[in-house]
Amino acid sequence: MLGSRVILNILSGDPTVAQVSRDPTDVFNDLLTAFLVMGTIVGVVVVAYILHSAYKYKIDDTPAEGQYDIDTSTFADEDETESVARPQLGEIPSGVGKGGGKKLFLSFAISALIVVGLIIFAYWNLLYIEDTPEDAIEIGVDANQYDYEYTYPSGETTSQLFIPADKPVELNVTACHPGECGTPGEGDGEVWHTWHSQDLSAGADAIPGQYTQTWVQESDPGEYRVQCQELCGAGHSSMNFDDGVVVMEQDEFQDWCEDEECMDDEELDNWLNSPAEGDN
Ligand SMILES: [Cu+2]
Repeated sequence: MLGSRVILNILSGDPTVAQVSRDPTDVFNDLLTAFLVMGTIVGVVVVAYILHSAYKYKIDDTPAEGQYDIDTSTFADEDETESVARPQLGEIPSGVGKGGGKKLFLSFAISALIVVGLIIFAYWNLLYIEDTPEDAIEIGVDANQYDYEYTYPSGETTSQLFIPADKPVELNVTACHPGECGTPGEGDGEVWHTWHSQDLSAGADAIPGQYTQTWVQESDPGEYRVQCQELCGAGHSSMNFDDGVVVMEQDEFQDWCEDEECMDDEELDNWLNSPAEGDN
């Protein structure tokens, strides 16, 4: 739930415990949970209050002729034969009479608090997503018709994205590098694609001649799906890879990267052993 790992990090205060920044999927799950919980509470309260009012103000015997006409200008609580102050048809809450409009004020105040609270919470989370963590390394993503090519810091390229668990990676996404774009429709035609992984809650447009950045981080090792979400040609539907991203345990990634020479050994060591952003 609410960034349990963040809370754990705060509580631990122990420098030997690995400090980890939040995965984007956790951030979006927290947002969804907050909106779902608040929406459910508001819905239940509103429906319960409607049912309560319908019961409380029900008419239980035949009204006298003209008793509930819209023209009735007096409040029902001034009518000594009635046991409750029943709202009249067409009556607008005035704040006059019983309660002095306290309920009206309360309902507006609580609604405003909930809405403003959700806006602040959503902004706080989305600002976190907007900023790539400082300890991320950059990997290039070239979207082609109809596959992806990943370029590691050493220049080594792969067709799947291999990353270590719990480490942020910035993706620098493009369809073709500036000055290298050909004519759309010819050969490996330079058209728009996207790099998108719903599993990792991340995605970016792949625009010919431009770079777009996003970042990924995932704590659970495994395979994650990558899809192109821009209709990019006849083979678009094949740009859909169940194992597009492979998240490995950090030591497993270290071995892989050393074998593939994906980046400088010292740089790799520093990266995997660096504390997460915001920690000392
Ligand atoms: Cu595509």
